[in-house]
Amino acid sequence: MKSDSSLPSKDTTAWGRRRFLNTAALAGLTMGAAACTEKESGAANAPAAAPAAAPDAAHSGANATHLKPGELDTYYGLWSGGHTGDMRVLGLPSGRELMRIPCFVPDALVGWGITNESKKIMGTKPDGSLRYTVGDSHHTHASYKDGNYDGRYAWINDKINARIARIRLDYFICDKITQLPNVQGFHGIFPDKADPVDPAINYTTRVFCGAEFSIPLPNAGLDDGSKYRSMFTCVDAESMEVRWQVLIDGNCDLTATSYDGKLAATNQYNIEMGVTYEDMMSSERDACLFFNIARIEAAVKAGKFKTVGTSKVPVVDGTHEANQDPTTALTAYVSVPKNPHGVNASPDGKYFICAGKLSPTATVIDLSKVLEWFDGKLEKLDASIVAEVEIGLGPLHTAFDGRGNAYTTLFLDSQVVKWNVDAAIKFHAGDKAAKYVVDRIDVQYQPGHLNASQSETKAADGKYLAVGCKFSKDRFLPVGPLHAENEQLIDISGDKMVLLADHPVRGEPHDFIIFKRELLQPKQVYSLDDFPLAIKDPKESGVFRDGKKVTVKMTSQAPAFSLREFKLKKGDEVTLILTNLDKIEDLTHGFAIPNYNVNFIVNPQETASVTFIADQPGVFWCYCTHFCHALHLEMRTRMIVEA
Ligand code: RUQ
Ligand code: CUA
Ligand code: CA
Repeated sequence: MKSDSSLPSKDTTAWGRRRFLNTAALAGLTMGAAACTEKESGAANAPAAAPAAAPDAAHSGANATHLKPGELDTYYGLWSGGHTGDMRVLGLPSGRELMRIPCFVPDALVGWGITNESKKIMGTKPDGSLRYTVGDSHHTHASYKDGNYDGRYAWINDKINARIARIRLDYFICDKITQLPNVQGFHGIFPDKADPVDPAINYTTRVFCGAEFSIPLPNAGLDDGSKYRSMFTCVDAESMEVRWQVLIDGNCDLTATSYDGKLAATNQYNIEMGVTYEDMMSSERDACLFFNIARIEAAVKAGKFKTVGTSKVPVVDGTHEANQDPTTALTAYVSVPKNPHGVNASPDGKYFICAGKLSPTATVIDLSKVLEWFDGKLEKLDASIVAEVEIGLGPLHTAFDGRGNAYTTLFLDSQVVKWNVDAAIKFHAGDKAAKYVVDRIDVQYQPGHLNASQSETKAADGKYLAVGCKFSKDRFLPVGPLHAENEQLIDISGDKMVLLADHPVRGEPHDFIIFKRELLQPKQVYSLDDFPLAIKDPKESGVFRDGKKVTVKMTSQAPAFSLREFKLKKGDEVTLILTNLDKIEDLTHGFAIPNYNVNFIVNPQETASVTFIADQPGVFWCYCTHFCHALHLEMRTRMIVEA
């Protein structure tokens, strides 16, 4: 790679480390990397940018991260929680973790997966136990209105079990989870930003989900590798029901949506649909696959669909073969270098940018030209590619500053490269003097996702850029073999990027969004009426028996529960309902039952319930597990189970 000439060369230790990492990382990608080198060696190289410099005097106006005690952050960050299957809420620029919202995996603080209410959202087996207790969340995005976040919802995916969770951004809770039918390896996720047909609907009503793994359809025990397929799924943003699916070629990686609501896309690897590693690498180029949303929905309405297996979801045919006529096509396969990664929509609404991953390039696709192709006015679909330029090794994801610049992570180079989209288009069109690479900065180490403040909205403000580095190596105190990941914050307000902070984070967050705090209006106390089981008056407390079924109703008001004791008989099926009648902000109580595997919290004016069999006789001190009052330790009640 000749574009390496633009890499900083002053620090030899940093170089040594890079070399080591690059070699190790490349070892796993030998075929692809070799192919890239061969293919690109004769190509024009990216103009060299000056080495990333340390912050200088000219940059004294850099965004700072330090907040004085009591000072509030100016941005929210919503972070995918990775294997803990939750969504993490950060304050930025400080990087302080403010909240973890459990979704896919049980959580012992709030009792997620313990209370009946949370189990219902998570999904249970016929015996009442949780269907799943593992998760792998990668991507998180929020609902839009007028091209900016509207503070209603965020969504997050679980790749392992093909689940999508919705977060209510008023209470910061997960309120619905849907498992997608007919797919495995659900990966990319993106809400639409407008309706493709009705201009009055200028907000999110759909969420698109790309599935990575191809599987037999229906996946019911027959294994014929030549028939594996993947699907692209549309989920209703309000009902969270699956609206429709599209049968496609290739494996979906990431998803993007246009600001006008007309197009969604996923970048596809393994377009040749190989089952083995070698087969997956065989074709020269893969695709950025576009979906014509209005046409797909018209086809569904006209009954032009099938269903698969036991699922009732309409499935339309979006395979390459069935969509050769542009004027009726539901999908369009724009070619991109093979095995691409992230696809991101520029904030001016004009372009989708696919990162090359195995190819050292970024591909810029002009959305207006894709629409022209669908109208039968563009002869060659690939004429929608307005730039394919070299930016560095291992490009993965792209963010924007709202000033025409794109920022792409380079996994193998351990860098973020800043490049100008218009200049790249000029360069691609033949103006070899156009310098599109503006700046590079080393990051520590091996970055995956990145995102800038407001990046994927029309209000991209170009202040902060966060980078999720997959390896932290020597950046933190050693804590044994498992290393934290390194989330780095970079100031992008000036010409040069300036590294501001390192933050260790538990694996593996993948994706995140950063937006202005004014866009959310969180509520800090629930309303009793939100909960059908609410016990509105402590006088309603008591033990209510119906044969072996027993309901225990209780309220909490610091520092006491409304029942000092409650009696059960061994073998009873008990449902305990607890309403927190405290109305004051920040007055949460907990409820734990020793030896019964029960612990959950009730926030102000919240009601939660648990159901269990009273199978162990004895006296059990149920106690408040959330510090609430000077007499918190005394806040207890006795559960007496008679033998
Ligand atoms: S992927 S490191 Cu799961 Cu978002 Cu690109
Ligand atoms: Cu109530 Cu502690
Ligand atoms: Ca790691």
